[in-house]
Amino acid sequence: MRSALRRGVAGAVGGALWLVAAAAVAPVADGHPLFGLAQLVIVSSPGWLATTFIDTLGKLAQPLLIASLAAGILVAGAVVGAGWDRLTATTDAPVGVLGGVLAPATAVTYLLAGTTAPVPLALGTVVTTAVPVGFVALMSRATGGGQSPSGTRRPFLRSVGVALAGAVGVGAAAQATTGGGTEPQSLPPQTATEAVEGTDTDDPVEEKRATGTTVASTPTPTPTATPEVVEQRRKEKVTISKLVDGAETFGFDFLGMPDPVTSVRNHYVVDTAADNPDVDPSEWSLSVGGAVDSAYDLAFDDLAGSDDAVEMPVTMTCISNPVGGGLVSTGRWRGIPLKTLVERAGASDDAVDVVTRSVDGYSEAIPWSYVREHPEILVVYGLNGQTLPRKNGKPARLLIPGRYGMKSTKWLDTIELSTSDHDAFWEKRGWDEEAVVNPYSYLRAVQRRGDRLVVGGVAFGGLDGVESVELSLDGGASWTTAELADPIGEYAWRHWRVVAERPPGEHDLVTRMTDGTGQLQTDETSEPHPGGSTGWHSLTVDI
Ligand SMILES: Nc1nc2c(c(=O)[nH]1)N[C@H]1C(S)=C(S)[C@@H](COP(=O)(O)O)O[C@H]1N2
Ligand SMILES: [Mo]
Repeated sequence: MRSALRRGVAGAVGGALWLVAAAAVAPVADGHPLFGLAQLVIVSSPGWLATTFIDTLGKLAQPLLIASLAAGILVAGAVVGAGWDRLTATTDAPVGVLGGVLAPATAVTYLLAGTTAPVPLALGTVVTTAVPVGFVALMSRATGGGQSPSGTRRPFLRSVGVALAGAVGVGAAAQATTGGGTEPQSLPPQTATEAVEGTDTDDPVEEKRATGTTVASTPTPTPTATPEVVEQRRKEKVTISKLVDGAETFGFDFLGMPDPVTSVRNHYVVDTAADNPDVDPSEWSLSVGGAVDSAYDLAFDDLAGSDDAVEMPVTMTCISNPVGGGLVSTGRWRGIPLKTLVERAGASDDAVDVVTRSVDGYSEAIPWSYVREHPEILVVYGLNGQTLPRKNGKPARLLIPGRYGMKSTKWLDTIELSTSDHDAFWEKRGWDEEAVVNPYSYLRAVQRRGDRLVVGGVAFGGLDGVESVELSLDGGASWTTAELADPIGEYAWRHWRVVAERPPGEHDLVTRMTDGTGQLQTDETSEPHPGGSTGWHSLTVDI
């Protein structure tokens, strides 16, 4: 019994060595098999489960999934360890059997993680299998098949040490032979369209290695808490602050208001890719085909070097964003109209949908009749003056202004005209097919200066734009029309603010907007699934 326990522990250590070996060899194997397992879980889970997980856990969703899978590996190792006696009773070569089972299983997890090239696949599989199997071999030799449990401590430690040294050695060699990931490069300024002030083209982009499913962006509070800020806190996504009285006039950029153009670092991220594809632009090409007269492939340099490029600020919102949520950002995107790329191939008369596919298997579709009328739909390769960062779809992605983000396929490699309606990834999981953004106004910041309160936020009306925004400070009993900041682009949000005299205390804030067609935003509340959240954003603040 005790020896079964010991063996269980040793088995769990073997499982841990599998994880460590895989991590050590990750640079050459081009991925970690845990991400392959995570990918399998994400894609095979029903849509409601995946999105509920994302909605409730946000940033934590993916680390939690990875951690549970890692724990599962340790448990699997423990089970094998505990049953080792039985295995040795049935075969003369238990270590060989273990290796024979573990190697193909490991190879499958690498394949799921997207490691398909023969050399990385072979290296990853061999190292990740050899380290735990080697450990087991050393252990069983040292303990003579398990006869003397009392004398196992030293051989145990020695075995772990040898196995770890192997893993670390391979890892160091791997690190030495592979450089870091490619950094985004800055793009030459666009002269055709006006540049937007106040963006951060030099913002370092953090390549995401072990993060994933959802990273909700936290709007960065406007820089520096100057000495005159006497109080500052957050409630949900709203920054509440207090300044000494007498300070000058309020802008649209007071503490807590989001930047007009979101920094690359803060742009929200939502995808199903457990480990984001890392596509080398020089090895990538965009295939345009299907129901067209002449299909063609476009190299990255031809896409990025095209004279048809346009650049504009566009606000993107995730369909799973709750009212007032953080899954909304505005980027200064650069790309070529999708319509132009399709027309170069010549769409057949019977073309129905423009299907866009990602290197990771994700797909979306939009009717060709719509694309033809909407030159603002872009295949983008630039964000805020840089080439696209990996997390947002490097080297190219789709961007459909006025539709929820799910329509905008990242890591795009195929544009295909289909002659029938295409079932897209999220559509198959019950989300709305058209995914037109529901107009919204969100509270983002409240500030007190003496008797005065300023309340500000962002409003977005999709292709219809924003006509006006209203704020109530008394739970909807009375309304004040907000001042709107100058528009930064036809397809971008508007910043707004209201300055009012109010005594300190509780204020029931509510905001609502009217879009460019004169339609007041609905006050009916609905959940994100299936067509995006609706309802007026409200929050009670004590200031
Ligand atoms: N290939 C691929 N593209 C994708 C997704 C994905 O999971 N895979 N997620 C979509 C969703 S739901 C959203 S909201 C946007 C988010 O884009 P961002 O991460 O650049 O903000 O990408 C869309 N494009
Ligand atoms: Mo989304």
